Amino acid sequence: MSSDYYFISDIHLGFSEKSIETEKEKKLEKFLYEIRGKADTLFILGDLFDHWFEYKKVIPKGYFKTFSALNELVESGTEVIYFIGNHDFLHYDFFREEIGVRLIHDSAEFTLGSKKFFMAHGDGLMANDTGYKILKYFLRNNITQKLFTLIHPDIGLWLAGSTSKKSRVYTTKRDVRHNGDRLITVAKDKLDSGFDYVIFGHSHIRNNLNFGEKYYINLGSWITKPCYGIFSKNKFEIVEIDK
Ligand SMILES: [Mn+2]
Repeated sequence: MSSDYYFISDIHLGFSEKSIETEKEKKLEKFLYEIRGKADTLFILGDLFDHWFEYKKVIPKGYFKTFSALNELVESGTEVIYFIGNHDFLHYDFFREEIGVRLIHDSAEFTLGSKKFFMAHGDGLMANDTGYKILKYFLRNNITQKLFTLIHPDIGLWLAGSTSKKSRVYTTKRDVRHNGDRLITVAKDKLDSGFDYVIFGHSHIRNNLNFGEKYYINLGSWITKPCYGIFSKNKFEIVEIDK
């Protein structure tokens, strides 16, 4: 297996109408097959789904090809590490048990090649985000999640879908108000504390910024421009998927 590392983020499967989603899922499936035998690890930086609402015995319908391609990637020897985003946080054990994906709920640190990486989806990391932090605590709370599971799946998934849309309207408005990617400040702090690379998703603003020999990377979102990141021979590159 090669020692290349791949990154994708904020695919938001299920976001648009059926025809657009089918195209997007095809692109994802093609990408997942193409990196077989090449990727040591695939990092998914959150919001793979526009909403994910998993019950103990039930998962959302409609992403079979993605599950299958991810599973084949895992079987081929690639480790898949999935940071849970703010749109797809209601996971139980399907990804771990059935697909063999490692789920991470917050941030994580890795040494890839000779570089130190700090990675997270990015939600709840910004200053002045107290309202969201309280909401995140509430939504990720065990009791809240247990109560959710009492709702019939068809209703639960509908609720998750409409909450997801409201959350995006809120995030977009807030980012416009703050004029850009507020995660840059968070990334700079992390780089100052000794990391070589900081990788976030969440903002949907694509960035590849260098501060000397240190980098902040954000892969934007597949809603506007599908891309992936590759870290190979101690160099990071963002590659457009359409081209
Ligand atoms: Mn997102």
